[in-house]
Amino acid sequence: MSISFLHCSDLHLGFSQFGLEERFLDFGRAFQDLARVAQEKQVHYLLIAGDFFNKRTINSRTLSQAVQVFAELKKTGIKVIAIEGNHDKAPYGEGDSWMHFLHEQGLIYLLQPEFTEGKLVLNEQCLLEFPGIRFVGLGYLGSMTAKRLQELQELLAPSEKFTVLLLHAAIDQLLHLGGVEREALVGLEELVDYVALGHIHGRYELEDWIYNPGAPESWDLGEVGKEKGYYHVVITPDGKTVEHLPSSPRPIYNLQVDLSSLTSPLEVADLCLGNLESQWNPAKQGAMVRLELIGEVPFNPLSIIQTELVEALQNSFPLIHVEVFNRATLEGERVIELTSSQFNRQQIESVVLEDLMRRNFAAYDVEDPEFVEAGVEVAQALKELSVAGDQEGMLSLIKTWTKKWGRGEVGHANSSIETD
Ligand SMILES: [Mn+2]
Repeated sequence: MSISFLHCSDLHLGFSQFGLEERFLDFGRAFQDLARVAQEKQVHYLLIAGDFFNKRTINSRTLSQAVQVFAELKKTGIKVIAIEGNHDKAPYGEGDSWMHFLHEQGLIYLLQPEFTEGKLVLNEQCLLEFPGIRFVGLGYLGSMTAKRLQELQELLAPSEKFTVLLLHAAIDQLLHLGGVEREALVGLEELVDYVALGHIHGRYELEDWIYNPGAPESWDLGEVGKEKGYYHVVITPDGKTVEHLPSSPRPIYNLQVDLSSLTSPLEVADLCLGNLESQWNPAKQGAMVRLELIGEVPFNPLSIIQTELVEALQNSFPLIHVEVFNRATLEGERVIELTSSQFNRQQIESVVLEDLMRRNFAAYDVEDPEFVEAGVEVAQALKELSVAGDQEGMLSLIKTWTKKWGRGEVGHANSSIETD
């Protein structure tokens, strides 16, 4: 006898992306499509590894989409096993979410871990057993993921049954944004046969053991090119077979247009139109466009009027949405590049202030790193003092700074401070 399931995640049902009704319907259709595949393949279970809903508060139409499809799956005997993701998770301590409602209605099995004295408890809330198969659902655990996996390894008894772990987490991905190292799962290899992940919207797999199917629709146009779909898994006494079935998200054109050859912002639309024309595929009706403008131009890049650009593209092609990212720069302008280690507010501020100093204090010696550094420091200190309402401190700081670095017009400002 074989057991089979379909594993999906990140459906983001109810998402009216860009405020478009079409996109709301797209996310609903993606869910209907995969439910239809589950029925065609006659699977026993449908696994949803988190982010079924796009957000915790949903409207009635979204709930209707969910109830209708789940009721149909229930009629055909397909059991739905789900966990919550970061998008649809109930607030800590409240077992209350629309996912919970669907569970109460008997439409899905929602697995949610419980904690006593800060430790994971393996009870029927998160461990569900059926003949030949069992499901452990940990949901989204954020920064606690590694710790909880360690606890699970200590608590979970070995079993003859095929064991599936459902988890909403990035494994060995986005490590600087809360991803979890593969090492966090060490020890579970003996206890778990299939790790059903969600969270990352493109497909990836690790060691024929960890599977992430990819969101069926594109939650962000930047997901263009990522593999998306669901896994069809069949378990027999000889082992498991896993097949990735691609979903059909709405087509996206990803255009990167280099404006370097242009002399006027008025030429931008034509260049973009030509670029889209060259790769236009009439089969991709109602597509979306992600348009990135790059290159160095001899005019102010902000003089490119994005609404006009969007209009020009939508007038010439049947597109439902165009998203423009203007990353073109003025010739000779310094580009601020932030590395991931600079992603805290103070460091970003420093980089921006430093750039402003170099641009706007041209009359001063902006090549002197000491001058720039002192300027950044004083600007940041002034901000802190201003937030604290310390006027005295601000005045004395300005005096000290102008004494050391001030010249000409700054000296003038200084004298007005002293007379005020
Ligand atoms: Mn998601």
